Amino acid sequence: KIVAQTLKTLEQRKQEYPLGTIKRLASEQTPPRDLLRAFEPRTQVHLIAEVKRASPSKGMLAPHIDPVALARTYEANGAAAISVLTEPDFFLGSPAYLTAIKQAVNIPVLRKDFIVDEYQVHEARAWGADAILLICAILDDNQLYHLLQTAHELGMRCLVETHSREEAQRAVAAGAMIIGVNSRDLVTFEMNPYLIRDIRRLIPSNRVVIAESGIHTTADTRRLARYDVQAMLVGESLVVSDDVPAQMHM
Ligand code: IGP
Repeated sequence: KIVAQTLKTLEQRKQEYPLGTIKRLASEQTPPRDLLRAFEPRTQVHLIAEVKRASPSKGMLAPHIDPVALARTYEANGAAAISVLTEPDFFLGSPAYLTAIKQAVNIPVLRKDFIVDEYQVHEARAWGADAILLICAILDDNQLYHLLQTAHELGMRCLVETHSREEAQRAVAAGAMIIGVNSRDLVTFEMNPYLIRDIRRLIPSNRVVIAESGIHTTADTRRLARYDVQAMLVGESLVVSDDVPAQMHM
């Protein structure tokens, strides 16, 4: 459903902005910041903080946030990178947030979206993204490989997201250096806190592993840290937090 909608809005953008135009804009960007280097030193567990106003599983989270102020707060408090939802219809994201946040912070910025087409990879770079999300569950091996190559040609890193052992094996085989383990099922939204335990040992130690979704408490982070993850990706619990002085109630 989200992918079908994504393909529809993608067609409209392709009409409006031909690939040539997007490629030219991408080539005019400053060189990408290296997401892989953001996870050094490897002995520490790093934070990817996500700017997400809403989600299909939780509905409205923080519809009135100021995305730039939020991202600045995350950076000031030690985030290693910022993930920005650009999907408009289900997550209330926007390319404009990504572009504005990229200019406001000095850490790598990741485009969080449902990327299935090379056009979207060029588009991400044109908007200023340093890295993109690739979701194994919506890509076949051939797509995954080619989208990774396209991103690498543009100097961007990829966070390759997995939800099962099979997907983790596919990510490793495709050469993914940054592998996400999303504990939330994409279809049922159910959480599986043991997924990371099952998947972790399938990923060679030369790759970086990111625990994603449903991380709320220090008990969660302590438990996950036992599985040798290099970073955690946190959205909801940060955007709804009272500690984050970036809520702009209008
Ligand atoms: C963040 P949470 O539970 O902290 O808000 O989760 C992130 O993992 C989640 O937003 C996410 C996501 C995605 C969103 C993971 N994979 C793919 C959109 C598309």
